[in-house]
Amino acid sequence: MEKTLVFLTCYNCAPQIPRVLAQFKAEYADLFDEILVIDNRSTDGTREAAIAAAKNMPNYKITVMQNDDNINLGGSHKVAFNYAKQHGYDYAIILHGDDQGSIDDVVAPLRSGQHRNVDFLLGSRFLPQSKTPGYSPLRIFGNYVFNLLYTVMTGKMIYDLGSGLNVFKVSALDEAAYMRLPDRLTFNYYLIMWMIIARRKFTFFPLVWREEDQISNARLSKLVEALVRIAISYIIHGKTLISRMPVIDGSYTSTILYQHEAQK
Ligand SMILES: Nc1nc2c(ncn2[C@@H]2O[C@H](COP(=O)(O)OP(=O)(O)OP(=O)(O)O)[C@@H](O)[C@H]2O)c(=O)[nH]1
Ligand SMILES: [Mg+2]
Repeated sequence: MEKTLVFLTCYNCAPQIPRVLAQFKAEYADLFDEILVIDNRSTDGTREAAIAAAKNMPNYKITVMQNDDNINLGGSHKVAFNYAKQHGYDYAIILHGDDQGSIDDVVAPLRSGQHRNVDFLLGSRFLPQSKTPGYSPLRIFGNYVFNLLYTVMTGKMIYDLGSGLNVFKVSALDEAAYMRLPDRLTFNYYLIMWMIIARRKFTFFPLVWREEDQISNARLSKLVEALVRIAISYIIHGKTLISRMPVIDGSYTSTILYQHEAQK
């Protein structure tokens, strides 16, 4: 019996988090043993909105927690990975809490057992079957350029350097490695580089990824700068790219605000 955690990362997602939780239909309840909402100290009522929505989800075990400090998207991954290890989960699935993606997209790969054949099953916004309604053409073009650059550089096919829906096999996650990665949005870029260096097996599945009422915090220029910097660092340092980074001395503690068990 495999155990699967889904974690939703949120920062000022009050309008969207009830919609994300509503994606978890009763018929998916056998796939997900717990939904963990990780609020990163939102200032817009995200926690209250999440708790109110959670109360109407009897089919699922659901936990709403708040990070004790703002530790951004990467830090929220660290909290979730640690939680998954401590609670004996086999798989941890991230879905961004701002309703850009849908849990529906991972249901078919999970039902077919695709996740068991790899260490990481990564969502991609840029496969032929993917869709990106509302995404700017510049952002799409930039992503294709960097996917190609990183594919050539690493010799591994890369279809997305960091999407918001991914399945992680918990036993394949190395705490000594992920605790070195930055807390910023660039966490995902380093994570994929680590997967390649540590010879983890990964494959991609297509996503529908929309941009509607979300507030994007990802500044394109900053992300481009980071991708160039990581590429140069990889060319210089190769396989020691991650191991030479110091473990980040952050506080990755959280407080549980609400929890209920699934009514079976
Ligand atoms: N910016 C930001 N996002 C956070 C933080 N903590 C958690 N997140 C979550 O990180 C996810 C990604 O944020 P986005 O601003 O959408 O960035 P992105 O998905 O990388 O980029 P685009 O959607 O392509 O603009 C969302 O689920 C946020 O709610 C935080 O402190 N800052
Ligand atoms: Mg986003």
